[in-house]
Amino acid sequence: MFRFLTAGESHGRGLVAIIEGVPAGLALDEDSIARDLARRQGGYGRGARMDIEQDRAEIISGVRHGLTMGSPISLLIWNRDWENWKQVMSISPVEQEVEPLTQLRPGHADLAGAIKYGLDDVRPILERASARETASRVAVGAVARKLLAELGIEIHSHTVCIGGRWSKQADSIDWAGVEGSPVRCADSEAERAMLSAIDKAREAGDSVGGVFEAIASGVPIGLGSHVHWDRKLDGRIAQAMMSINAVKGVEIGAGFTVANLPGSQVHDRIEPDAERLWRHVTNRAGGIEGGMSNGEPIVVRATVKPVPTLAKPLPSADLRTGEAVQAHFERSDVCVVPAAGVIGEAALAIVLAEAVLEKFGGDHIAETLRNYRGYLDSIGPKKTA
Ligand code: EPS
Repeated sequence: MFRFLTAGESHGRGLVAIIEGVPAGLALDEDSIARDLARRQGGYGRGARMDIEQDRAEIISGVRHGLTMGSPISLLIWNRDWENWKQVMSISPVEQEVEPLTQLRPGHADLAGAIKYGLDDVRPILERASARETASRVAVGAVARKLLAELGIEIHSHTVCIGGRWSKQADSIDWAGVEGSPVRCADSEAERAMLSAIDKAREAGDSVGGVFEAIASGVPIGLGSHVHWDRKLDGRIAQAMMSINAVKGVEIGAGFTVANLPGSQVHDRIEPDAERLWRHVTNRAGGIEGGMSNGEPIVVRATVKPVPTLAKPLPSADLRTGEAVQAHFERSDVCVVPAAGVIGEAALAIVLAEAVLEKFGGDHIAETLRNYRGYLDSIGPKKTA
């Protein structure tokens, strides 16, 4: 079973992840994890924190001579910014009192977190609620992606909307172009509009959200299950996506647009296929039917709300006194949609890695692949002649 935990505060010493269940014999190195961490840090509209950090996960355990050992893999990402927060985030008590943070930010975890945990300072809440945590999830996702690559599963993402500027729907996406785009958008005209939406928001002291799309190709038929609500692959993907900071909506395939169409225009015709055994003529289901992968690419979209920490703060209230105040602002990102796409890839990779190991098992990657190939050999249409 592939499972993981993360720990760490945004301005604490660093971020930690422990992953269990990765089979032995998988090639893993820090550089391949660093690539995804760098992609997460990028994107037009990111804030000044990204100039300080240069995220790199150190592999602390679970790997020997470049190969996983089947034991827990632990990863450690140091926060460079810690140097500037040693007093505020000191592990041991400090002599000089640190000013409490009490000006609540609408849209953030501040109020609910402080009330729930019985605190009169929102600092301990915002430190863990910050999207900084997603650096650890992206590192875990990079490990999951390595496992999936062994089965020929690839995951990409692109930005489809920022601040109400949508990219054109395309039949195929130039992934190298997406990686070269400052907003990770495949449509250059939409990219220009997105860049100017971010500039306008920055000038106004505001922020903008949008939508990213993550796509997994090469997924075999039969991951997940129809038998229980918590084994359904689409449900698990939606949960993983929704758990990404700022995500407010998730759709799979045609998603919300199916509300406009009759069944005859929604469901995907099935045909046997010489090479892939089975295929669907269209993919409005987004690669999942009945809670199971159906062999088509898995296509997930998620809506990201505008970052709630605003340079021109909203009117708010003070946690201790209830008095009207301006929400807290130190620094923030104007737009995190391009980064959210990279995090969405990690979320999808993690769920698919879990589902792959459930279906094919294996304590060594060779065993996983043997089981996988044996399954593929058995699933073509049965000839009756
Ligand atoms: C983030 C680090 C944070 C923010 C951002 C995500 O850095 P800092 O708070 O030091 O500026 O840039 O956090 C948020 C968007 C948020 O709402 O908390 C990161 O590493 O992604």
